[in-house]
Amino acid sequence: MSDAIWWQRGIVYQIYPRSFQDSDGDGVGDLRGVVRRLDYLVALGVDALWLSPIFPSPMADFGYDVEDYCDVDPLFGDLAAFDRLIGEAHRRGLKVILDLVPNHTSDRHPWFVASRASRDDPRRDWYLWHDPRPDGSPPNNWLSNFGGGGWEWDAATAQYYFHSFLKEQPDLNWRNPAVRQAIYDVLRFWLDRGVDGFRVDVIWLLIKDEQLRDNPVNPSFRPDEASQHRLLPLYTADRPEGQAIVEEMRDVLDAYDERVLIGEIYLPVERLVAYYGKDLRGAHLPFNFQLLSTAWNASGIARIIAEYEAALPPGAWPNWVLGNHDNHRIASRIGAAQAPVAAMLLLTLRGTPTIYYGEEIGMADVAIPPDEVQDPYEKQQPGIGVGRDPERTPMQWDADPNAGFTAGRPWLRLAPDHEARNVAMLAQDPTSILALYRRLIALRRTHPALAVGRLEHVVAVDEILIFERRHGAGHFAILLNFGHEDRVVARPGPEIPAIVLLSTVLDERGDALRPEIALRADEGVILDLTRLPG
Ligand code: TEU
Repeated sequence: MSDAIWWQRGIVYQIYPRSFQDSDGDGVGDLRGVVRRLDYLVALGVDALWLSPIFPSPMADFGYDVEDYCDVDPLFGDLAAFDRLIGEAHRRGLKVILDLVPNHTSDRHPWFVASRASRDDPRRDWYLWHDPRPDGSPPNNWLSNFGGGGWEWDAATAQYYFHSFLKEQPDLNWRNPAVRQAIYDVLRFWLDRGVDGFRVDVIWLLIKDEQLRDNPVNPSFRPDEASQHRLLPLYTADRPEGQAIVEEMRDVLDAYDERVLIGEIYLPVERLVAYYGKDLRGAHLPFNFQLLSTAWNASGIARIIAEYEAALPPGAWPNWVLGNHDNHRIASRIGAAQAPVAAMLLLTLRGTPTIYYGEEIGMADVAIPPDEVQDPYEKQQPGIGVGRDPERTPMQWDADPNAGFTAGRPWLRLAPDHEARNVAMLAQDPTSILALYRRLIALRRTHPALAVGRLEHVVAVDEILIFERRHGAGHFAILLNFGHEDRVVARPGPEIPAIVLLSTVLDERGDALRPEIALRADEGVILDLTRLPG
Protein backbone atom coordinates (compact mmCIF):
# COMPACT_ATOMS: atom_id res chain seq x y z
CA MET A 1 0.00 0.00 0.00
CA SER A 2 3.09 2.16 0.17
CA ASP A 3 2.34 4.13 -2.98
CA ALA A 4 -1.25 4.91 -2.00
CA ILE A 5 -1.92 8.24 -0.28
CA TRP A 6 -3.65 8.26 3.09
CA TRP A 7 -6.98 9.43 1.67
CA GLN A 8 -6.89 6.58 -0.85
CA ARG A 9 -6.07 3.70 1.46
CA GLY A 10 -7.75 5.21 4.52
CA ILE A 11 -11.26 5.43 5.95
CA VAL A 12 -13.05 8.71 6.70
CA TYR A 13 -15.32 8.99 9.74
CA GLN A 14 -17.82 11.84 9.82
CA ILE A 15 -18.45 13.50 13.16
CA TYR A 16 -21.47 15.74 13.58
CA PRO A 17 -19.92 17.76 16.41
CA ARG A 18 -23.19 18.73 18.10
CA SER A 19 -23.97 15.07 18.63
CA PHE A 20 -20.73 13.24 19.27
CA GLN A 21 -19.57 14.00 22.81
CA ASP A 22 -20.40 16.84 25.18
CA SER A 23 -17.76 17.77 27.75
CA ASP A 24 -19.36 20.73 29.56
CA GLY A 25 -22.92 19.61 30.21
CA ASP A 26 -24.69 22.07 27.90
CA GLY A 27 -26.21 19.18 25.95
CA VAL A 28 -24.27 19.99 22.78
CA GLY A 29 -21.16 18.11 21.72
CA ASP A 30 -17.84 19.98 21.58
CA LEU A 31 -14.19 19.71 20.59
CA ARG A 32 -13.00 18.62 24.03
CA GLY A 33 -15.53 15.84 23.75
CA VAL A 34 -14.10 14.78 20.40
CA VAL A 35 -10.60 14.70 21.92
CA ARG A 36 -11.92 12.43 24.67
CA ARG A 37 -13.12 9.97 22.04
CA LEU A 38 -10.06 9.92 19.80
CA ASP A 39 -8.86 6.64 21.28
CA TYR A 40 -12.22 5.13 20.39
CA LEU A 41 -11.64 6.16 16.75
CA VAL A 42 -8.16 4.68 16.85
CA ALA A 43 -9.53 1.41 18.22
CA LEU A 44 -12.22 1.43 15.54
CA GLY A 45 -9.42 1.74 13.02
CA VAL A 46 -10.44 4.76 10.95
CA ASP A 47 -7.83 7.09 9.48
CA ALA A 48 -9.43 10.51 9.28
CA LEU A 49 -12.19 12.39 10.98
CA TRP A 50 -14.30 14.94 9.15
CA LEU A 51 -15.96 17.47 11.41
CA SER A 52 -19.17 19.11 10.23
CA PRO A 53 -18.86 22.92 10.69
CA ILE A 54 -17.42 24.16 13.99
CA PHE A 55 -17.19 27.86 13.11
CA PRO A 56 -19.01 30.70 14.89
CA SER A 57 -22.59 30.58 13.70
CA PRO A 58 -26.08 31.68 14.71
CA MET A 59 -26.92 28.00 14.05
CA ALA A 60 -29.89 28.74 11.80
CA ASP A 61 -28.69 25.67 9.86
CA PHE A 62 -26.56 24.22 12.67
CA GLY A 63 -23.24 25.64 11.56
CA TYR A 64 -23.83 25.60 7.80
CA ASP A 65 -24.46 29.32 8.29
CA VAL A 66 -20.99 30.65 9.05
CA GLU A 67 -20.47 33.99 10.77
CA ASP A 68 -16.68 33.82 10.92
CA TYR A 69 -14.65 31.35 8.87
CA CYS A 70 -11.52 31.67 10.98
CA ASP A 71 -12.66 30.90 14.49
CA VAL A 72 -14.48 28.26 16.53
CA ASP A 73 -17.99 28.69 17.90
CA PRO A 74 -17.94 28.96 21.71
CA LEU A 75 -20.44 26.08 21.81
CA PHE A 76 -17.69 23.84 20.45
CA GLY A 77 -14.67 25.48 22.11
CA ASP A 78 -12.09 27.91 20.81
CA LEU A 79 -9.02 27.95 18.59
CA ALA A 80 -6.88 26.61 21.41
CA ALA A 81 -9.23 23.65 21.78
CA PHE A 82 -9.04 23.14 18.04
CA ASP A 83 -5.24 23.21 18.05
CA ARG A 84 -5.32 20.67 20.83
CA LEU A 85 -7.64 18.46 18.83
CA ILE A 86 -5.32 18.62 15.79
CA GLY A 87 -2.31 17.85 17.97
CA GLU A 88 -3.95 14.93 19.76
CA ALA A 89 -5.34 13.54 16.52
CA HIS A 90 -2.04 13.75 14.70
CA ARG A 91 -0.20 12.20 17.63
CA ARG A 92 -2.47 9.19 17.16
CA GLY A 93 -2.01 9.11 13.39
CA LEU A 94 -5.48 10.48 12.68
CA LYS A 95 -6.09 13.11 10.01
CA VAL A 96 -8.55 15.97 10.52
CA ILE A 97 -10.80 17.23 7.73
CA LEU A 98 -12.85 20.41 8.11
CA ASP A 99 -16.15 21.31 6.51
CA LEU A 100 -15.83 24.41 4.36
CA VAL A 101 -19.08 26.20 3.51
CA PRO A 102 -18.19 28.63 0.70
CA ASN A 103 -21.49 28.90 -1.18
CA HIS A 104 -23.10 31.08 1.45
CA THR A 105 -22.39 32.79 4.74
CA SER A 106 -24.65 33.57 7.63
CA ASP A 107 -26.63 36.79 7.20
CA ARG A 108 -24.75 37.90 10.32
CA HIS A 109 -21.35 37.50 8.72
CA PRO A 110 -19.66 40.94 8.64
CA TRP A 111 -19.33 40.59 4.86
CA PHE A 112 -23.08 40.39 4.47
CA VAL A 113 -23.79 43.00 7.12
CA ALA A 114 -21.64 45.39 5.07
CA SER A 115 -23.08 44.16 1.78
CA ARG A 116 -26.64 44.82 2.81
CA ALA A 117 -25.82 48.18 4.42
CA SER A 118 -25.84 50.08 1.15
CA ARG A 119 -25.67 49.60 -2.60
CA ASP A 120 -22.37 51.49 -2.60
CA ASP A 121 -20.64 49.37 -0.04
CA PRO A 122 -17.49 47.74 -1.42
CA ARG A 123 -18.89 44.40 -0.25
CA ARG A 124 -22.18 44.87 -2.12
CA ASP A 125 -20.98 42.74 -5.02
CA TRP A 126 -19.83 39.95 -2.70
CA TYR A 127 -23.38 38.57 -2.72
CA LEU A 128 -26.03 38.08 -5.41
CA TRP A 129 -28.07 41.29 -5.38
CA HIS A 130 -30.53 42.05 -8.15
CA ASP A 131 -33.29 44.49 -8.96
CA PRO A 132 -36.90 43.34 -8.89
CA ARG A 133 -38.81 42.87 -12.08
CA PRO A 134 -40.93 45.89 -13.06
CA ASP A 135 -43.89 44.52 -11.10
CA GLY A 136 -41.75 44.24 -7.98
CA SER A 137 -41.49 40.47 -8.10
CA PRO A 138 -38.18 38.56 -7.74
CA PRO A 139 -35.71 38.61 -10.66
CA ASN A 140 -36.56 35.05 -11.73
CA ASN A 141 -38.13 31.78 -10.58
CA TRP A 142 -35.18 30.29 -8.71
CA LEU A 143 -36.09 28.37 -5.56
CA SER A 144 -34.38 27.65 -2.26
CA ASN A 145 -33.23 24.05 -1.76
CA PHE A 146 -35.14 24.07 1.51
CA GLY A 147 -38.37 25.05 -0.25
CA GLY A 148 -39.93 28.39 -1.11
CA GLY A 149 -38.50 31.17 -3.22
CA GLY A 150 -34.76 31.74 -3.38
CA TRP A 151 -34.95 35.55 -3.42
CA GLU A 152 -35.29 37.70 -0.32
CA TRP A 153 -36.38 41.32 -0.56
CA ASP A 154 -34.29 43.91 1.22
CA ALA A 155 -36.49 46.94 1.70
CA ALA A 156 -33.70 49.25 2.88
CA THR A 157 -31.74 48.96 -0.37
CA ALA A 158 -34.66 47.95 -2.59
CA GLN A 159 -33.06 44.86 -4.13
CA TYR A 160 -33.37 41.11 -3.76
CA TYR A 161 -30.55 38.79 -2.68
CA PHE A 162 -30.38 35.13 -3.56
CA HIS A 163 -30.11 32.26 -1.08
CA SER A 164 -29.79 28.62 -2.18
CA PHE A 165 -30.83 27.57 1.33
CA LEU A 166 -32.32 29.65 4.18
CA LYS A 167 -32.76 33.39 3.84
CA GLU A 168 -30.30 33.50 6.75
CA GLN A 169 -27.75 31.93 4.35
CA PRO A 170 -27.15 34.48 1.56
CA ASP A 171 -25.15 33.12 -1.39
CA LEU A 172 -21.72 34.59 -2.05
CA ASN A 173 -20.95 35.90 -5.52
CA TRP A 174 -18.31 33.51 -6.77
CA ARG A 175 -17.83 35.57 -9.94
CA ASN A 176 -16.21 38.22 -7.79
CA PRO A 177 -12.44 37.58 -7.61
CA ALA A 178 -12.26 39.20 -4.18
CA VAL A 179 -14.69 36.61 -2.82
CA ARG A 180 -12.58 33.83 -4.25
CA GLN A 181 -9.42 35.18 -2.71
CA ALA A 182 -11.11 35.68 0.65
CA ILE A 183 -12.20 32.04 0.76
CA TYR A 184 -8.81 30.80 -0.44
CA ASP A 185 -7.30 32.74 2.44
CA VAL A 186 -9.67 30.86 4.74
CA LEU A 187 -8.36 27.58 3.34
CA ARG A 188 -4.80 28.69 3.99
CA PHE A 189 -5.67 29.81 7.52
CA TRP A 190 -6.73 26.26 8.41
CA LEU A 191 -4.10 24.49 6.32
CA ASP A 192 -1.45 26.48 8.17
CA ARG A 193 -3.02 25.26 11.43
CA GLY A 194 -2.46 21.71 10.26
CA VAL A 195 -5.80 20.52 8.91
CA ASP A 196 -5.48 17.68 6.45
CA GLY A 197 -8.18 18.69 4.05
CA PHE A 198 -11.68 19.95 3.44
CA ARG A 199 -15.06 18.60 2.63
CA VAL A 200 -16.50 21.46 0.59
CA ASP A 201 -20.20 22.04 1.08
CA VAL A 202 -22.38 22.14 -2.08
CA ILE A 203 -19.37 22.58 -4.34
CA TRP A 204 -21.59 22.02 -7.40
CA LEU A 205 -23.80 25.00 -6.56
CA LEU A 206 -21.20 27.76 -6.27
CA ILE A 207 -21.87 29.49 -9.59
CA LYS A 208 -25.31 30.51 -10.88
CA ASP A 209 -26.28 31.63 -14.35
CA GLU A 210 -25.07 35.14 -15.07
CA GLN A 211 -28.11 35.87 -17.26
CA LEU A 212 -30.46 34.80 -14.46
CA ARG A 213 -32.42 32.53 -16.78
CA ASP A 214 -35.50 30.85 -15.30
CA ASN A 215 -35.13 27.23 -14.27
CA PRO A 216 -37.32 24.89 -16.33
CA VAL A 217 -40.28 23.03 -14.91
CA ASN A 218 -39.53 19.46 -13.79
CA PRO A 219 -41.91 17.26 -15.80
CA SER A 220 -41.59 14.34 -13.40
CA PHE A 221 -42.31 16.32 -10.21
CA ARG A 222 -44.57 14.45 -7.82
CA PRO A 223 -46.73 16.48 -5.44
CA ASP A 224 -45.53 14.45 -2.45
CA GLU A 225 -41.93 15.56 -3.04
CA ALA A 226 -40.17 18.51 -1.45
CA SER A 227 -41.46 21.58 -3.27
CA GLN A 228 -38.11 22.78 -4.69
CA HIS A 229 -38.11 19.77 -7.01
CA ARG A 230 -40.88 21.51 -8.96
CA LEU A 231 -38.10 23.04 -11.06
CA LEU A 232 -34.96 21.51 -12.55
CA PRO A 233 -31.90 23.38 -11.22
CA LEU A 234 -30.49 23.89 -14.72
CA TYR A 235 -29.26 27.44 -14.09
CA THR A 236 -28.47 27.22 -10.38
CA ALA A 237 -26.36 24.07 -10.21
CA ASP A 238 -23.44 22.39 -11.95
CA ARG A 239 -22.66 25.39 -14.15
CA PRO A 240 -19.62 25.00 -16.41
CA GLU A 241 -17.82 27.95 -14.79
CA GLY A 242 -17.82 26.08 -11.48
CA GLN A 243 -15.00 23.81 -12.59
CA ALA A 244 -12.45 26.63 -12.52
CA ILE A 245 -13.25 27.30 -8.87
CA VAL A 246 -12.69 23.69 -7.90
CA GLU A 247 -9.32 23.85 -9.65
CA GLU A 248 -8.40 27.03 -7.82
CA MET A 249 -9.23 25.42 -4.48
CA ARG A 250 -7.14 22.46 -5.46
CA ASP A 251 -4.23 24.80 -6.31
CA VAL A 252 -4.42 26.21 -2.81
CA LEU A 253 -4.20 22.72 -1.29
CA ASP A 254 -1.43 21.64 -3.62
CA ALA A 255 0.89 24.21 -2.12
CA TYR A 256 0.80 21.93 0.95
CA ASP A 257 1.64 18.30 1.49
CA GLU A 258 -0.94 15.56 0.79
CA ARG A 259 -4.05 17.49 1.81
CA VAL A 260 -7.38 16.24 0.50
CA LEU A 261 -10.15 18.08 -1.33
CA ILE A 262 -13.53 16.38 -1.01
CA GLY A 263 -16.55 17.82 -2.78
CA GLU A 264 -20.16 17.44 -1.69
CA ILE A 265 -21.95 16.76 -4.97
CA TYR A 266 -25.42 15.34 -5.56
CA LEU A 267 -25.36 14.70 -9.30
CA PRO A 268 -25.81 11.77 -11.66
CA VAL A 269 -22.61 9.81 -12.02
CA GLU A 270 -21.69 11.11 -15.50
CA ARG A 271 -21.74 14.69 -14.17
CA LEU A 272 -20.28 13.78 -10.78
CA VAL A 273 -17.04 12.52 -12.29
CA ALA A 274 -16.50 15.87 -14.03
CA TYR A 275 -15.52 17.17 -10.58
CA TYR A 276 -12.29 15.19 -10.65
CA GLY A 277 -11.41 18.01 -13.04
CA LYS A 278 -9.55 18.18 -16.29
CA ASP A 279 -6.39 16.07 -15.91
CA LEU A 280 -7.54 15.28 -12.36
CA ARG A 281 -6.90 18.89 -11.34
CA GLY A 282 -10.19 19.13 -9.45
CA ALA A 283 -11.46 17.45 -6.28
CA HIS A 284 -9.56 14.38 -5.11
CA LEU A 285 -12.81 12.84 -4.00
CA PRO A 286 -16.11 14.06 -5.41
CA PHE A 287 -18.40 12.39 -2.89
CA ASN A 288 -20.17 9.41 -4.43
CA PHE A 289 -23.63 9.35 -2.85
CA GLN A 290 -25.20 6.63 -4.98
CA LEU A 291 -25.63 4.24 -2.06
CA LEU A 292 -27.73 6.87 -0.28
CA SER A 293 -30.53 6.80 -2.79
CA THR A 294 -30.38 3.54 -4.68
CA ALA A 295 -32.89 0.75 -4.16
CA TRP A 296 -31.26 -1.89 -1.98
CA ASN A 297 -30.94 -4.94 -4.16
CA ALA A 298 -28.05 -6.93 -5.57
CA SER A 299 -28.61 -6.26 -9.27
CA GLY A 300 -29.14 -2.52 -8.82
CA ILE A 301 -26.00 -2.17 -6.77
CA ALA A 302 -23.98 -4.31 -9.17
CA ARG A 303 -25.07 -1.92 -11.91
CA ILE A 304 -24.13 1.16 -9.89
CA ILE A 305 -20.68 -0.22 -9.16
CA ALA A 306 -20.05 -1.11 -12.79
CA GLU A 307 -21.32 2.24 -14.08
CA TYR A 308 -19.29 4.19 -11.55
CA GLU A 309 -16.09 2.28 -12.27
CA ALA A 310 -16.65 2.76 -16.00
CA ALA A 311 -17.30 6.48 -15.60
CA LEU A 312 -14.19 7.22 -13.52
CA PRO A 313 -11.57 9.13 -15.48
CA PRO A 314 -8.23 7.31 -15.78
CA GLY A 315 -6.35 7.54 -12.50
CA ALA A 316 -9.30 8.94 -10.55
CA TRP A 317 -9.74 7.44 -7.09
CA PRO A 318 -13.27 6.25 -6.21
CA ASN A 319 -15.12 6.70 -2.93
CA TRP A 320 -18.35 5.48 -1.35
CA VAL A 321 -20.68 7.08 1.20
CA LEU A 322 -23.31 5.09 3.06
CA GLY A 323 -24.70 7.77 5.35
CA ASN A 324 -24.40 11.39 6.38
CA HIS A 325 -26.11 14.10 8.41
CA ASP A 326 -28.55 14.91 5.58
CA ASN A 327 -29.94 11.45 4.90
CA HIS A 328 -31.83 8.81 6.79
CA ARG A 329 -29.60 6.30 8.52
CA ILE A 330 -28.78 3.11 6.66
CA ALA A 331 -30.39 0.85 9.29
CA SER A 332 -33.65 2.74 8.81
CA ARG A 333 -33.41 2.76 5.04
CA ILE A 334 -32.70 -0.94 4.54
CA GLY A 335 -33.60 -2.51 7.89
CA ALA A 336 -31.38 -3.63 10.75
CA ALA A 337 -30.92 -7.11 9.26
CA GLN A 338 -29.18 -5.69 6.20
CA ALA A 339 -27.02 -3.14 8.04
CA PRO A 340 -24.14 -5.66 8.42
CA VAL A 341 -24.31 -6.41 4.69
CA ALA A 342 -24.09 -2.67 4.00
CA ALA A 343 -21.06 -2.42 6.30
CA MET A 344 -19.31 -5.23 4.46
CA LEU A 345 -20.14 -3.66 1.11
CA LEU A 346 -18.84 -0.23 2.11
CA LEU A 347 -15.63 -1.61 3.56
CA THR A 348 -14.77 -4.00 0.73
CA LEU A 349 -15.56 -1.83 -2.29
CA ARG A 350 -12.75 -0.14 -4.17
CA GLY A 351 -12.57 3.44 -3.03
CA THR A 352 -12.33 5.51 0.12
CA PRO A 353 -15.23 4.70 2.47
CA THR A 354 -16.89 7.36 4.58
CA ILE A 355 -18.60 6.16 7.77
CA TYR A 356 -21.16 8.41 9.44
CA TYR A 357 -20.83 8.42 13.23
CA GLY A 358 -23.03 5.85 14.94
CA GLU A 359 -23.42 3.59 11.92
CA GLU A 360 -20.83 1.32 13.50
CA ILE A 361 -23.22 0.67 16.38
CA GLY A 362 -26.21 0.30 14.08
CA MET A 363 -27.92 3.52 15.10
CA ALA A 364 -31.27 4.06 13.42
CA ASP A 365 -33.32 7.19 12.76
CA VAL A 366 -35.01 8.54 15.86
CA ALA A 367 -38.58 9.81 15.53
CA ILE A 368 -38.62 13.44 16.70
CA PRO A 369 -41.98 14.75 17.92
CA PRO A 370 -43.11 17.94 16.14
CA ASP A 371 -42.50 20.15 19.17
CA GLU A 372 -38.88 18.97 19.40
CA VAL A 373 -37.97 19.54 15.76
CA GLN A 374 -34.71 21.44 15.33
CA ASP A 375 -33.96 21.14 11.63
CA PRO A 376 -34.91 24.27 9.64
CA TYR A 377 -35.58 22.16 6.52
CA GLU A 378 -38.25 20.18 8.41
CA LYS A 379 -39.65 23.44 9.77
CA GLN A 380 -40.00 24.83 6.24
CA GLN A 381 -41.67 21.70 4.87
CA PRO A 382 -43.12 19.87 7.86
CA GLY A 383 -44.45 16.35 7.80
CA ILE A 384 -43.21 15.13 4.40
CA GLY A 385 -40.19 13.31 5.76
CA VAL A 386 -37.40 15.72 4.78
CA GLY A 387 -36.34 16.37 8.37
CA ARG A 388 -32.71 15.62 9.22
CA ASP A 389 -32.97 15.49 13.01
CA PRO A 390 -33.67 11.73 13.05
CA GLU A 391 -30.14 10.96 11.79
CA ARG A 392 -28.47 13.56 14.00
CA THR A 393 -29.27 12.23 17.49
CA PRO A 394 -26.52 11.92 20.12
CA MET A 395 -23.95 9.16 19.89
CA GLN A 396 -24.72 6.30 22.27
CA TRP A 397 -21.63 5.59 24.33
CA ASP A 398 -22.88 3.68 27.35
CA ALA A 399 -25.94 2.77 29.40
CA ASP A 400 -25.91 5.97 31.48
CA PRO A 401 -29.15 7.98 31.44
CA ASN A 402 -27.86 10.25 28.66
CA ALA A 403 -25.87 7.50 26.97
CA GLY A 404 -22.60 9.02 28.16
CA PHE A 405 -23.12 11.81 25.65
CA THR A 406 -23.80 14.62 28.11
CA ALA A 407 -24.23 15.34 31.78
CA GLY A 408 -26.95 17.80 30.84
CA ARG A 409 -30.00 17.64 28.62
CA PRO A 410 -29.15 16.52 25.08
CA TRP A 411 -30.03 19.03 22.34
CA LEU A 412 -31.90 16.28 20.50
CA ARG A 413 -33.53 13.32 22.19
CA LEU A 414 -31.63 10.05 22.41
CA ALA A 415 -32.63 6.90 20.58
CA PRO A 416 -35.13 4.90 22.66
CA ASP A 417 -32.84 1.83 22.52
CA HIS A 418 -29.73 3.62 23.79
CA GLU A 419 -29.55 1.59 26.98
CA ALA A 420 -29.03 -1.59 24.98
CA ARG A 421 -27.42 -0.20 21.85
CA ASN A 422 -24.29 1.63 22.90
CA VAL A 423 -20.54 1.39 22.44
CA ALA A 424 -19.82 -0.01 25.91
CA MET A 425 -22.26 -2.88 25.56
CA LEU A 426 -21.60 -3.73 21.94
CA ALA A 427 -17.87 -3.74 22.62
CA GLN A 428 -18.46 -6.68 25.00
CA ASP A 429 -20.33 -8.65 22.37
CA PRO A 430 -18.13 -10.40 19.79
CA THR A 431 -21.09 -10.77 17.43
CA SER A 432 -22.23 -7.13 17.52
CA ILE A 433 -22.27 -4.79 14.54
CA LEU A 434 -19.50 -2.83 16.27
CA ALA A 435 -17.38 -5.99 16.36
CA LEU A 436 -18.13 -6.45 12.66
CA TYR A 437 -17.06 -2.91 11.80
CA ARG A 438 -13.83 -3.39 13.75
CA ARG A 439 -13.06 -6.68 12.02
CA LEU A 440 -13.86 -5.30 8.58
CA ILE A 441 -11.69 -2.26 9.14
CA ALA A 442 -8.87 -4.38 10.51
CA LEU A 443 -9.02 -6.65 7.45
CA ARG A 444 -9.00 -3.67 5.14
CA ARG A 445 -5.92 -2.36 6.93
CA THR A 446 -4.17 -5.74 6.79
CA HIS A 447 -4.87 -6.71 3.17
CA PRO A 448 -3.90 -4.21 0.49
CA ALA A 449 -6.20 -6.03 -1.95
CA LEU A 450 -9.23 -4.98 0.09
CA ALA A 451 -8.14 -1.36 0.36
CA VAL A 452 -6.38 -0.46 -2.86
CA GLY A 453 -6.72 -3.59 -4.98
CA ARG A 454 -8.43 -3.96 -8.33
CA LEU A 455 -12.17 -4.63 -8.41
CA GLU A 456 -13.18 -7.47 -10.69
CA HIS A 457 -16.05 -9.70 -11.77
CA VAL A 458 -18.93 -7.72 -10.30
CA VAL A 459 -22.10 -9.77 -10.75
CA ALA A 460 -25.49 -10.24 -9.17
CA VAL A 461 -26.92 -13.73 -8.99
CA ASP A 462 -30.47 -13.62 -7.69
CA GLU A 463 -30.14 -11.66 -4.49
CA ILE A 464 -26.39 -12.23 -4.11
CA LEU A 465 -23.88 -9.54 -5.06
CA ILE A 466 -20.45 -10.95 -5.84
CA PHE A 467 -17.19 -9.20 -6.61
CA GLU A 468 -13.47 -9.82 -6.26
CA ARG A 469 -10.55 -7.70 -5.09
CA ARG A 470 -6.92 -8.36 -6.10
CA HIS A 471 -3.57 -6.84 -5.39
CA GLY A 472 -0.22 -8.58 -5.81
CA ALA A 473 -0.76 -12.15 -4.63
CA GLY A 474 -3.81 -11.14 -2.58
CA HIS A 475 -7.13 -12.29 -3.98
CA PHE A 476 -10.50 -12.05 -2.23
CA ALA A 477 -14.12 -12.60 -3.14
CA ILE A 478 -16.98 -10.84 -1.43
CA LEU A 479 -20.46 -12.37 -1.50
CA LEU A 480 -23.37 -10.41 -0.08
CA ASN A 481 -26.85 -11.81 0.37
CA PHE A 482 -29.31 -8.93 -0.04
CA GLY A 483 -32.16 -11.33 0.51
CA HIS A 484 -33.79 -12.50 3.72
CA GLU A 485 -33.52 -16.18 2.80
CA ASP A 486 -30.72 -18.71 2.73
CA ARG A 487 -29.25 -19.21 -0.72
CA VAL A 488 -26.70 -21.36 -2.49
CA VAL A 489 -24.55 -19.79 -5.16
CA ALA A 490 -21.58 -20.78 -7.31
CA ARG A 491 -18.36 -20.03 -5.47
CA PRO A 492 -16.13 -17.67 -7.45
CA GLY A 493 -12.37 -17.96 -7.86
CA PRO A 494 -9.93 -20.71 -8.75
CA GLU A 495 -10.43 -24.31 -7.75
CA ILE A 496 -8.71 -24.14 -4.40
CA PRO A 497 -10.29 -24.26 -0.96
CA ALA A 498 -11.04 -20.70 0.05
CA ILE A 499 -10.86 -19.60 3.65
CA VAL A 500 -13.93 -17.75 4.88
CA LEU A 501 -12.06 -14.80 6.28
CA LEU A 502 -15.14 -13.16 7.75
CA SER A 503 -18.88 -13.63 7.84
CA THR A 504 -21.21 -10.82 8.91
CA VAL A 505 -22.70 -13.39 11.31
CA LEU A 506 -19.31 -13.42 13.05
CA ASP A 507 -19.24 -17.12 13.68
CA GLU A 508 -16.75 -19.70 12.45
CA ARG A 509 -17.29 -21.10 9.00
CA GLY A 510 -15.24 -23.82 7.40
CA ASP A 511 -13.36 -23.51 4.15
CA ALA A 512 -15.44 -22.76 1.10
CA LEU A 513 -14.84 -25.37 -1.57
CA ARG A 514 -16.12 -25.21 -5.11
CA PRO A 515 -18.52 -25.49 -6.79
CA GLU A 516 -21.06 -23.94 -4.41
CA ILE A 517 -21.27 -21.93 -1.23
CA ALA A 518 -24.29 -21.53 1.02
CA LEU A 519 -25.11 -18.10 2.36
CA ARG A 520 -27.50 -17.54 5.19
CA ALA A 521 -30.25 -14.93 5.10
CA ASP A 522 -28.75 -11.41 5.20
CA GLU A 523 -25.26 -12.82 5.34
CA GLY A 524 -22.14 -11.47 3.72
CA VAL A 525 -18.79 -13.25 3.55
CA ILE A 526 -15.26 -12.41 2.53
CA LEU A 527 -13.40 -15.36 1.00
CA ASP A 528 -9.63 -15.44 0.90
CA LEU A 529 -8.69 -16.93 -2.48
CA THR A 530 -5.03 -16.16 -2.12
CA ARG A 531 -2.98 -19.17 -3.23
CA LEU A 532 -0.58 -20.29 -0.59
CA PRO A 533 2.99 -20.24 -1.80
CA GLY A 534 4.29 -23.65 -2.98
O1 TEU B 1 -26.28 19.93 1.97
C1 TEU B 1 -26.70 20.20 0.69
C2 TEU B 1 -27.82 19.40 0.13
O2 TEU B 1 -27.98 19.42 -1.05
C3 TEU B 1 -28.77 18.58 0.87
O3 TEU B 1 -28.34 17.37 1.26
C4 TEU B 1 -29.58 19.31 1.90
O4 TEU B 1 -29.25 18.99 3.20
C5 TEU B 1 -31.04 19.01 1.82
O5 TEU B 1 -31.26 17.76 1.42
C6 TEU B 1 -31.78 20.08 1.03
O6 TEU B 1 -31.95 19.76 -0.32
C7 TEU B 1 -25.31 20.72 2.56
C8 TEU B 1 -25.13 20.31 4.00
O7 TEU B 1 -24.65 19.00 4.05
C9 TEU B 1 -26.41 20.51 4.73
O8 TEU B 1 -26.37 20.04 6.03
C10 TEU B 1 -26.71 21.99 4.70
O9 TEU B 1 -27.96 22.23 5.27
C11 TEU B 1 -26.69 22.55 3.29
O10 TEU B 1 -25.60 22.10 2.52
C12 TEU B 1 -26.57 24.05 3.33
O11 TEU B 1 -25.29 24.41 3.74
